Amino acid sequence: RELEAEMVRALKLDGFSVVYQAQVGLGDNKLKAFEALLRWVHPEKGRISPEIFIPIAEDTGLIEALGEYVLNKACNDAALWSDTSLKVAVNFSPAQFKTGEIEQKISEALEESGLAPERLEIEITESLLIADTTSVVKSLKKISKMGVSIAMDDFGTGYSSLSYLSRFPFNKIKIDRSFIMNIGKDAHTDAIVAAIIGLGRSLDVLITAEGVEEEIQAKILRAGGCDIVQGYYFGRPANVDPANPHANIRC
Ligand code: G
Ligand code: G
Ligand code: MN
Ligand code: NA
Repeated sequence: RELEAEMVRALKLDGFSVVYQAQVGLGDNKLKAFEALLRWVHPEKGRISPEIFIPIAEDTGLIEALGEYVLNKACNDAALWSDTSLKVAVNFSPAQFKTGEIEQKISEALEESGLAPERLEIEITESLLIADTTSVVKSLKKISKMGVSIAMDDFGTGYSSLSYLSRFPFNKIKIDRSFIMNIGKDAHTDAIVAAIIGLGRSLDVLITAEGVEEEIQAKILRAGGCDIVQGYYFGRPANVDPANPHANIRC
């Protein structure tokens, strides 16, 4: 693919960047973390969504280099934030677990940046778990032992999520945006979200709601006992001022 060659170029020439979206605690209304999100501005085509280029990177093997770029960038950036209580969450593709060097890449990123492992969280999707369970369990356990936390992203959109929850060392579940969109509007969705929050309580796993765009959604989620919220209402993915990471966040 033509985009593939362009991505190789962009990786060399600083064409990719990383923006950060706030994650806010509902209990104390405080900024807790930022999720790192990749951005690419193509020289002619302009902005290209990660939903386009991540799958290409996965198919071509470029995801390894790209994943390493995001991980290192996020750790280096977070290490400079003046508020050292803030965590940084980094998305990982299932393909990044194939090489078996993932734990090493993470410990190197932490060491080189000086970021405390407790400040790093990795986000993975259920599709990872469908792939190859034993080696993935091993990797996740090692990563967890380092002190890095693990979040299940896009929860509710995949298959057999519940059985995975018992076998993997998750610290957090992120309820997919497709559910949050309809809370307060659809009784079935409300029931599902309440059930996921209840599941989090009983498993001692934190619950994050993604895609919160309106205050009313945050109110419903707070009343329901959700722990953390993320979405345009609180802040769009953007650059973070290391001297004042709290700037422009609604909380
Ligand atoms: O902002 P948004 O358009 O950034 O992201 C679209 C999709 O791309 C989301 O599913 C998000 O998880 C994914 N994504 C964004 N950044 C990264 C990244 O660094 N690595 C991986 N694997 N996925 C990412
Ligand atoms: O799959 P993942 O959760 O990593 O994807 C994050 C994606 O969701 C990014 O594309 C990000 O830009 C997008 N996003 C974040 N908050 C909102 C929101 O409030 N509304 C919508 N529509 N998208 C959001
Ligand atoms: Mn994510
Ligand atoms: Na998600």
